[in-house]
Amino acid sequence: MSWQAIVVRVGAAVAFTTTGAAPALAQQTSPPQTLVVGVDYADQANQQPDQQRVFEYTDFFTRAVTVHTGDTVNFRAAPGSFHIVALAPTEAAGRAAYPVGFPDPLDKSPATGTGGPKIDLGPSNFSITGGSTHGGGTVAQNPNGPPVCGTAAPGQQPCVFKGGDDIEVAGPNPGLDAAGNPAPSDWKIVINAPAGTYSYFCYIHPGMNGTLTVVAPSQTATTQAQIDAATPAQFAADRDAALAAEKAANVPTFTGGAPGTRTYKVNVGIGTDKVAIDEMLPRQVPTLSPGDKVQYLWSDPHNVHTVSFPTDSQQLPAPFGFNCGTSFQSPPEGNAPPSAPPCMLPGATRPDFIGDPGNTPSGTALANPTAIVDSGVIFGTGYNVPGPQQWSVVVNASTKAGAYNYQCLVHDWMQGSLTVVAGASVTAPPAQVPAQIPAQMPNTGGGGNTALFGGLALLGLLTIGVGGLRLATQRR
Ligand SMILES: [Cu+2]
Repeated sequence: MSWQAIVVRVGAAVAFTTTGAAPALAQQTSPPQTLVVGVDYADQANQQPDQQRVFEYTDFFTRAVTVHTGDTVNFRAAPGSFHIVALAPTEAAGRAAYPVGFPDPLDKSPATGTGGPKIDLGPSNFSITGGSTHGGGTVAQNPNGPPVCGTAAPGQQPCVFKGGDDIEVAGPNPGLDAAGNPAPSDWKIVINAPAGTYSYFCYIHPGMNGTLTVVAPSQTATTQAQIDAATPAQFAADRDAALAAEKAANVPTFTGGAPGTRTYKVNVGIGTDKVAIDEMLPRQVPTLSPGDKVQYLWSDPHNVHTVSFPTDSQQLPAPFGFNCGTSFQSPPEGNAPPSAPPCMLPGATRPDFIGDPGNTPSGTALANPTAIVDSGVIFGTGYNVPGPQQWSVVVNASTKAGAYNYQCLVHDWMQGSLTVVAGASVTAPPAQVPAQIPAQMPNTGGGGNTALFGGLALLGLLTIGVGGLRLATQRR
C-alpha cells in the first residue's frame, strides 16, 4: 500500500480547544509576516498501513494563532496527509453553508446497506473562492487538487480571506510532491480581515479546527517560534491519547452467553478528539458459531468507512461513484479514461455522485468467504448525515465454515477477519474472550460537533465523478 493511496483515502479528527501559542513580543507596526500552521503530523511509528493501522492527526499545529491584517497563514499539510482546510466565521457556519454530504435529493430509495438515505457529496469537497455563509462563490471541480490558489503551482497567488461572512475553502491539498510522493504541501492565504475571531477547520474531518484571531497593529501577534515550540508537546499528547484508545479498543467483546448466542462488537475505526484511528478494532473476531452475530460500529465521529467482504476483490465497488438508481457504477480506477459515460437517473440532467450504497442489508447471514458482502459507505456522526452508524452480519446453519476477510473501501489497509466453524456448539477459546466485557467505546469526547472522518477517500473519489480526474489511488 503506497502512501499515495493512503493520502487519497484517509480522513481525520478533531480539535476543539484553543490552546495555541501564547502572546508574543509586542511590535507596534510590524511588517506583514507569514505563519506556518501544521495540518496533520507525520508519525511513521503509528502510520503503518502494512500493519492495518494508520493514525490520522486531525489537528492543527497549533490550534490558535493571532495575526495582523495583511499577514499570511501557510497551512502546511504533513507528508501523506489529506485534508480540506477552510476559513470561515465559525466551523458550524461553514458546514451549514457547504455540507460535505447530504441525503440524495434526486433518489429517495434507501441505500441497501444501511436502509437509510443514499448520500450525495457536497461542494466542500472542492476549492471554493468567494464563498459566504449563505453559499455562492466559485466552486472548482478539482477533486484531486491542487487548490486553485495559494499553492506553489505555476501562476498561483495566495488565496485571500476577507473576514465578515467570507468562506474560503482550499479544496484537496494532499501532502504529496509533484511526483506523487509524500511531502509537505503548502496552502497560503492572506488574512485581509478586520479585527475579530474566525475559524480554520477541515471540512472532511468534523471538529478538526482552530481559532484565528485578528488584532489591531498595536497588539501582539503569534510568532513562528511560539508555534514551533508548542508543536512537539501537542503532537505527543495527541499520540498518547490515541495509543491508549487503540489499546482499549483492541479487545474482543461480546454480549450473550454460550457460543451461538453471542453478539461480537467490532469498531470500524475509532477516534479521539485529535486523531482518527483508521483500523478495525479488534482486527480478529474469535471463532463464530451458527447463531452468533457481529455488530460493526462506526465509532469514529469524524471519519467515513465501509465493511466489505472479501478483501482485495476486483468485484468490490469504489467507495464513491454514480447512482444509477437500482445499481451503482464505480468510476474508472486510477487515471484510466472512463469506459462508459456515467449512468444517469431517469430525468436527471447530471450524474448523481454518491457514496457506495452497499449491497447487503444489515443482519444478513454470511454465505461463503468469497461472496461480495458490502455495508456501503457510512459516515460518522459528526457529518450530520443520516445513519445508522452500525451494520451487522450473522452466522447461521447455512454459513460455510472458513475465514472471512473484509476491508474498508475508503481505507484499504483497514482489514479484519472472522472465522466461522460449522456446527452449533463450539467453544470459543477462553483466553481470547474476556467474559462479558461491556462493549463500551472510548469516548471520543467531541459531542455532536466532533466527528472523525475517513474523509480523504471521499474527496478523492468525489472528484472522480465530477471532474474525471482522480488521484492515482489503486485499490489493491
Ligand atoms: Cu475506512
